[in-house]
Amino acid sequence: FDTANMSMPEAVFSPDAQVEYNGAGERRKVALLTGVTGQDGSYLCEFLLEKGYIVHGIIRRSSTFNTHRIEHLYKDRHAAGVRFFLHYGDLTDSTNLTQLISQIRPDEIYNLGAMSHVKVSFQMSEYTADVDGIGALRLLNAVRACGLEKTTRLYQASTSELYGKVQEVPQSETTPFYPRSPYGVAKQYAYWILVNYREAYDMFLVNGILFNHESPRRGPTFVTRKITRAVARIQKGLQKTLYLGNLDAKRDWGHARDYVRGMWMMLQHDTPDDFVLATGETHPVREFVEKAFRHVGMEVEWKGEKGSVHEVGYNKADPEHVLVKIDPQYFRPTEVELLLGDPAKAKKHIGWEPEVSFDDLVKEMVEADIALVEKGDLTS
Ligand code: NDP
Ligand code: GDR
Repeated sequence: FDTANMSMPEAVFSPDAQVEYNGAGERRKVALLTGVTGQDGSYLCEFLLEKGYIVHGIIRRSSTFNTHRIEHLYKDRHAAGVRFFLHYGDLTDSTNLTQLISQIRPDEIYNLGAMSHVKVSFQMSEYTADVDGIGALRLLNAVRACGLEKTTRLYQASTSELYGKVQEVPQSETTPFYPRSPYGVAKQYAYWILVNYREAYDMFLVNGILFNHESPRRGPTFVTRKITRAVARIQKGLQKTLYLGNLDAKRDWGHARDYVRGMWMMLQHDTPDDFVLATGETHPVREFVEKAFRHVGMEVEWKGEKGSVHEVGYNKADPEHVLVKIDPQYFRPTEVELLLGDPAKAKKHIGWEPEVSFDDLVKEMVEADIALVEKGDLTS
């Protein structure tokens, strides 16, 4: 995997006819993804390549490889028939974004790039505002500067974090926003600037208000993956205890593969609109913990005052073994207690429905992490 070959080769921008047209002689659509190295970026990339798209992804320069989620998709750019291209860039760099868009002239842009960790956004509030809020504005201005506002469609990764403090349950496209973190507030700016540009300049811009979605590719510091990694490691004796924060927050958790399909469906709709994607079920973090341990034959028994820092989760078969402890460092200054989405509008207008159940999601993630442990990939 040769990242030295990724820096904007001219050939990338004028793919040969063999690539530009499919076997039936039709021009392939061209997509540009920010956040291509993330969980959603990797699934969306797979999905679009399967649909026959030419896909361009923006990656950040890093001192170590940050492309492990898309390695299986990336062939050497010199090979014939390549339809996936990577470019260095960043949502904080307007010149870079404008250059890339003017050269690639994408039919569709998916803005998935973000500082996406809610807790970290309290520590990096200004950077989060810059990337997650102003980053979306930079992309929109770049599309306009390139004269593509009537042809390029753009998807914005909006979030259920916009709902924040509970105003209404379940939450839908008409529920008022009340974000509870610098991340949520930055994403609210992005949401509204998209709506404003859609109305002001008649652009095809879509906000997907996505509830939590997970997968074996989820970043290891988000709660679901943190749990499934720990379960796999504890089962193999590589770790003793899992430290968590708020066990009673409730989330509407789906599978990322279902949600990237929904992103694409929104951009194929006749008119630009905003849609909630959710499962319509909510579960507390505690239930995710119990299900994940049960999957490897361990029953968690809770002791101590529920919801306090003194609560612990024991292994029922071995009460000496504390499986879960609370570490207050994982609490947030302001928490989002309950998310439960109503995906009725997406079902009605774009025909989207989630396919993976909560139980299957937990099972797939635990099994994937056990497989990694067995390969020796989760040993530290
Ligand atoms: P990840 O954290 O897995 O991926 C984030 C991506 O953004 C990575 O590719 C990262 O690059 C990139 N990125 C970070 N900072 C910048 C920057 N300054 N410029 C360009 N790219 C940057 O997130 P997910 O895949 O889970 O989420 C995708 C999007 O959807 C995000 O915008 C997130 O906020 C939003 N979202 C996610 C939900 C979820 O449940 N997963 C729900 C609702 C919304 P690198 O790999 O180099 O760090
Ligand atoms: P969230 O996801 O904040 O909903 O944002 P996360 O998995 O980080 O937290 C979910 C809930 O679990 C509680 N929690 C912990 N969280 C983490 N990360 N680590 C812990 O140890 C822990 N213990 C308990 C949290 O307090 C929270 O209530 C995700 C991100 O993908 C966002 O980018 C996206 O917009 C939203 O989902 C929808």
